[in-house]
Amino acid sequence: MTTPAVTPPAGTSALADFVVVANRLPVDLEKLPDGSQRWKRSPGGLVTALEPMLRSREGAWVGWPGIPDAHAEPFEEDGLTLHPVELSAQDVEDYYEGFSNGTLWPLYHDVVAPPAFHRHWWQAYVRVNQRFAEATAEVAAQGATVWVQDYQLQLLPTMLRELRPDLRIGFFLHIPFPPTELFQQLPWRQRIVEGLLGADLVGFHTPGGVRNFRWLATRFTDATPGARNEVTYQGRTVKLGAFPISIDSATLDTLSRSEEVQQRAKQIRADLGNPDRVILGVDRLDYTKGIDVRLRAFEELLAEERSGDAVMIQLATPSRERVEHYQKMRADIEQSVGRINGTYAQVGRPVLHYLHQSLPREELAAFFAAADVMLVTPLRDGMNLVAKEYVACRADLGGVLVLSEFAGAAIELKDAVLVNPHDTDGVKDALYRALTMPPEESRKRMRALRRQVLNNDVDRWARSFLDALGLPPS
Ligand code: GDG
Repeated sequence: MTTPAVTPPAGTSALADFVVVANRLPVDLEKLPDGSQRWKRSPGGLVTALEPMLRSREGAWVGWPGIPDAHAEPFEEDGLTLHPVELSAQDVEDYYEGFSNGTLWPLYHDVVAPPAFHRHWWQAYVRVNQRFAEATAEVAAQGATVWVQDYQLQLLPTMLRELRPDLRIGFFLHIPFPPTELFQQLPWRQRIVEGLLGADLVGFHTPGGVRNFRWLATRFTDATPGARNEVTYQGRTVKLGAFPISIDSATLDTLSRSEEVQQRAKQIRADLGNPDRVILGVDRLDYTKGIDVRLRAFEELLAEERSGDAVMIQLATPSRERVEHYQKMRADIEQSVGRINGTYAQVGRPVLHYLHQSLPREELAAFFAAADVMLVTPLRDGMNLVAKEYVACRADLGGVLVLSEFAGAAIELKDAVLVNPHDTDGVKDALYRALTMPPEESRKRMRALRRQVLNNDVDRWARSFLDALGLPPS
């Protein structure tokens, strides 16, 4: 096969040797009231992990700038080239809200909500993946390494390989890869598996994801099992691996120790009326996160008068507000919050504080530092970074983490109080145990958790994936 000659796209000076492709760019495009546009940074864990690597290699990032029907030219910023991919309002509805978040998201999270299968959503998914593949093929230098991120772009590895067989392609899935019986419901199951097999390395959070994918690859395509964690497909070796993602632990540890964050944590407790115990939940408002599970457990403890002098805060960051399941879930949760406070609060003293807001990072760190019990109870979660962030913010060895067995993080964070989120009595008992745990035990657990989280940060995650892909350090 010959490789087409590639030249740098307009607005950029060179092709990139290292390219990250994700649904979203690390910057958001904003439309101002006067009709003009400007870029705003949207910091996240992935950006923090990859940015230094991308800048030192003069890399590129291909992604959607976050608003429909907006045209933006590629631009360079401090050694990193950003390549916007345009999506129309219809693309957003069918590819993003539809197939990605209405089909794949619930299917991959153990069908905790029913996935919808619509052919026009699938067609949009194919069309948009092809557009991303073409954009990536235009910016990657000869023999470049391309790292594709997440469930929105599972067809991209094969589409890109067809356009550019010279590239080294890695793919990482940030959400769980489902049990084989559930995956088989997908009418386009074979196309998805073939899409992923275009990569040289396919990464998951957990060994379970690797096993499920390996089985499906040999069942639905011509792939044959190779050595452990490998399959052979169309004459190539495709490596599979588990790479549990993490956080920028050291930076968060330093931030949480700062005078400002510690003072703010004290202030939060004072604003709550200095209760004996503060319970915290922090999530994107998503039906996979089990917010209802923990509200039920807290409500029952209140009813049984076993909660002591405890106050709970649930921070739920707005998310996917146009998708139907999310609207329904938000209404249900807000009704529960009203019921719980209606029954158990006193004037000026709510038992449950609910914030449907996005808070600055420093404020979030202060909430973590203020909380005696952190409740992380997803019904299914690829990893769950919030659990790791809480641990990183507890240099004082205070606090107890209650963690769902169904979060990828439970494999590493064994010293948390692990719970089955489907078992209301179990969650309630775990919450009670956390509220009443002797300090010697909680400190011992937190010390072990911190060792795990501080030793295994997001840099290490990125490095181990890229080592397995064969990208030498810069
Ligand atoms: C997907 C997978 C996997 C939340 N509220 C605020 C805020 N956050 C930050 C948290 C955390 C992040 O958002 C959420 O990350 P999670 O890992 O908990 O969950 P998903 O968004 O579902 O992420 C997940 C992850 O990808 C990475 O692979 O772990 O399993 O589902 O960092 O702190 N940040 C700020 N204000 C908020 O109000 N600043």
